[in-house]
Amino acid sequence: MTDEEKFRFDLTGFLVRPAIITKDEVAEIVDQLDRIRRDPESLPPEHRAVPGGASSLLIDHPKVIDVLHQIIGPDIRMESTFSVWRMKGQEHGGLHGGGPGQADPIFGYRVRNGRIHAGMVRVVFELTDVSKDDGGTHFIVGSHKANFPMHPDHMSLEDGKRSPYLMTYECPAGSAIFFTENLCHAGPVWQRETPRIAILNAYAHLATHWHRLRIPPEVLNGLPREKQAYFREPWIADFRTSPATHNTIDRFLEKDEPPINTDHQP
Ligand SMILES: O=C(O)CCC(=O)C(=O)O
Ligand SMILES: [Fe+2]
Repeated sequence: MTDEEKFRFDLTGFLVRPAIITKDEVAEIVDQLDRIRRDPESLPPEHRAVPGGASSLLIDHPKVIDVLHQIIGPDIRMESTFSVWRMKGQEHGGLHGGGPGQADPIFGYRVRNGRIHAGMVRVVFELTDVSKDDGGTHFIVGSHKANFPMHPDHMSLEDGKRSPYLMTYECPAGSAIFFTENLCHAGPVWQRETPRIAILNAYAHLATHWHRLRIPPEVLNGLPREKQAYFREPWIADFRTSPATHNTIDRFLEKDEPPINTDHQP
């Protein structure tokens, strides 16, 4: 992460890394998402949901992990993922989040001694080109550090009523957009004839866990071990051993234990 990226992420609460995924990789992931929608049987069971199959590339992409280590910390987990195939007229929803949550261990955004300690961070992978007016994710910049609750005058997505601090991005397919969940954001109505195809992953500090995992067990178990490591159990130190054992990726790779249990009914 460059100093300029760090400055921009801290100032606004979001950061775009353009085209970090190659065109071929994008095409493979889009093909997987298309099959999941229209013909899941054409995929092996362990590829029938994200983050399995082609989309598993995104779990530990070096240009993503690099940023996450600098804005969350050295020990991170991936704790949620979903994909969108958003048609014209569809939306995720209006502005939400933001305001004074800095002390919250799950969502809070803090900077101390030159280091960023963000709570949960969302990474949006845009798998098509996105232009400014298409309706990519929108942000009220700076709201991750706001000291007062979000003011209603800044919460509209309607033309003419938008906050001057409402910002979005344009980017080529294969870009990653990082934002702290403490930032007020929206997934507005998609305006383009062709769909918005995107994968949205969430990462957090190794010791926190907001989303109960709902990745199908066969998908999680089908991942290579080094990618399963991002779904290891959320704890730091095991004092049953002396010295305490730390829940590092290396330890997970040496052991035979499964990633976090997904064997539950929804
Ligand atoms: O659909 C979007 O652009 C935003 C989704 C969202 O609100 C989130 O990932 O937290
Ligand atoms: Fe959201």
